[in-house]
Amino acid sequence: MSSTVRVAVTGAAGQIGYSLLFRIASGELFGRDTKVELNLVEIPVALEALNGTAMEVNDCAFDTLTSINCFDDPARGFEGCNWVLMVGSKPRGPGMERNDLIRENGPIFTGQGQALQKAAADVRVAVVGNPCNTNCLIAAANADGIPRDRFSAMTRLDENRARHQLAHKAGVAVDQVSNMTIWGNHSATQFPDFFHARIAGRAATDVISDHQWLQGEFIANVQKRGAAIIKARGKSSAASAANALLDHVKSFIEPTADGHWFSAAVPSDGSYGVDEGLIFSFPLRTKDDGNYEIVKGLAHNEFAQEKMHTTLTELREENAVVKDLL
Ligand code: NAX
Repeated sequence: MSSTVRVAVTGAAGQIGYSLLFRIASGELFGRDTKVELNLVEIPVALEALNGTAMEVNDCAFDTLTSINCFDDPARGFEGCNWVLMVGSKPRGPGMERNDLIRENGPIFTGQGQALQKAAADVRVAVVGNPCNTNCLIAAANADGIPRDRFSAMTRLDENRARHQLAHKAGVAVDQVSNMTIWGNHSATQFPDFFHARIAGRAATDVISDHQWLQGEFIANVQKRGAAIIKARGKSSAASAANALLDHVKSFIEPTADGHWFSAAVPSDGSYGVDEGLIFSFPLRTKDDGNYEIVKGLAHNEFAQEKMHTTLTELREENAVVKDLL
């Protein structure tokens, strides 16, 4: 028997939306037996472009897609949704500081958090729009009655980037790289943790003998990959971000294989010294009952502790900038 999942995507007329919508509608995300209803949410000036994208999705004649509707009101767009993918946000303008961006985008996420009132009882929210950790914190704080653990922010693109870097360096296929944790903020302070990563079942630090590369170039490559792509392509990552979002959602739906984990930013339960409630990227496992847990007990040496402290400090500072919105 087929079931139906209703998915809202904000910022759906943007770059990531254009790579994302077709893959959700095709059944790739929720499976061939699940019908998909797509609710696309944009700001009024982008509605015409959004309609164009919706026309193209319809023209694919996906047999898993039962409806596609466009909205400029998130409260209507989120009604009855099982998944809300918050991709839309304002880009950083010339000369804008990170804190200005945080303040600019904050109100979008207070409104969208409140707009979740009429979502499905089992709604889950994934935030991509930057600064995604703090935007996620704001949305969750404004969504009365929705459990905090239904909210996550995406660091999966960073995890995938890191896995590729390690595979390339070790000369193995990327599927041999696992347990790659991104700790902290989706920003240049994130800590891609090669200490606990595994390559073909062995510690990455045993397989890659060049520890100087791991501690320096590897971390910098992952942290600055977004900027490198903008420099090369003239536009920010879009298809890889959409792909990572599919991976992110799938990881929350499907039980995690034994011994493995994935990275996403979720409300801290106080683990690893991270303030409770802060949206921090951790290693996670999805259990058979569909709930996730933070992987506990990973040891951090002095190098890792310093990295953890840097990203935690940045998130605390971001939190302070939006205190009035929480
Ligand atoms: P685009 O500028 O192409 O599209 C953003 C869309 O959001 C636009 O169509 C705009 O009209 C819409 N929008 C703005 N305010 C909105 C609102 N209040 N409600 C609904 N829609 C609204 O950006 P794109 O390349 O698609 O990137 C989207 C977001 O993802 C950006 O914030 C970007 O920084 C962020 N990213 C996050 C990543 C992550 O790993 N977490 C990686 C990729 C990406 O950089």
